[in-house]
Amino acid sequence: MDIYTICKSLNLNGELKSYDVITAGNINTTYHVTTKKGKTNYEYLLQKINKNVFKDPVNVMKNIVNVSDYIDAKSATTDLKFLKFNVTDNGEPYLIDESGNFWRAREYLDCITFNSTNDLQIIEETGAAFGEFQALLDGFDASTLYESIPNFHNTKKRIDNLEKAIAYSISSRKNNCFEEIGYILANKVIANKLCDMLEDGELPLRVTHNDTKCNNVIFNKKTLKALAVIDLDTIMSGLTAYDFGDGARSICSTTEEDEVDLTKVAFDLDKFKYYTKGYLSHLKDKLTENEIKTLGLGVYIMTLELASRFLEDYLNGDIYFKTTSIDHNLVRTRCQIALCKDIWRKMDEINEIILEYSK
Ligand code: GN1
Ligand code: MG
Repeated sequence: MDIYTICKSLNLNGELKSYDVITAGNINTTYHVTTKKGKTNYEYLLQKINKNVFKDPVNVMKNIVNVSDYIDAKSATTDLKFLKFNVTDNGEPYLIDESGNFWRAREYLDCITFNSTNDLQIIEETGAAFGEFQALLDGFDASTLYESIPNFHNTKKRIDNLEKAIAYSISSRKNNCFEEIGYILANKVIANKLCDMLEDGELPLRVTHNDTKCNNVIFNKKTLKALAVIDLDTIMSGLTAYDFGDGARSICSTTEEDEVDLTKVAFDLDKFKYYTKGYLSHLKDKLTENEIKTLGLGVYIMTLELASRFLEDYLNGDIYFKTTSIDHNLVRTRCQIALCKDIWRKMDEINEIILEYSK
């Protein structure tokens, strides 16, 4: 099906005028679409869902609709917007084309996103947006959510998968990454800690976003205030430490995720202060003592988990993440490992900052 027909079927206003690919995002294929009706232009974000990653897009969309409806009822209490997807004539928030691809569209907001930033106010806003997002979902029954990617942040399973990739990979790529394999496997016991505590009933499951990378908060271009938390595909039950940790991993790094010069990669404690201040301003009264205690560990574990996922994908021949060069996943792995090492060195300061803002 061509983009013109897809836009029509998703009931976009008017006629398709132009579209461009948006390259941000490692999973789905995203377009910025402009349509025209009379003299007015309308802008949309059109996405093809990656079916290799999301095996059951119907249920992914059900999760998003249920969560958005829940938050909608609280819209008077928040400045964050929740963006609804267009519906087809059948009332569904997606279209399945003749090849079985899933498409969805929503209004495109004139906004700005950051893959990294040094602006401490933006960093605090990002933390606050993710914290508020979780706080708004307090009370939502996590068990009603479909598991859009099973074991998504089960770090134990993630590292098992890496070990399988190491064992079965026939690729010569293995020869390029002995050091990286060594680092990840040497830290397996720490990596398992959150899973162990969850299994032992020491941490509560909540509704979490699970992909709190900094460019999943969109900002008003003029006021630089957070407009919305986007990319709700992985909304599932999870641990607060996942969302807190993944957000810190991404926004408190001194570089983007694929920095080649590892001497530039560090975990910035000033950034972390602002991020933590924002995040905990919405959640400090809601979290248990164990949750607070494990937030710092979450930063390390989420970074190590992502290093492991990038390395597994490198060994498997780049079948999961979008890549732009032959060693992109290896570069990403090295960058996340460099970040892990710095996070570990700074763990005492990280925990002190968390303690300060949890009071
Ligand atoms: C993917 O789609 P995007 O870029 O927001 C991935 C995240 C990773 C991230 C790393 C469904 O997120 O888990 O942390 O790349 N999403 C999925 O850049 O696997
Ligand atoms: Mg995503």
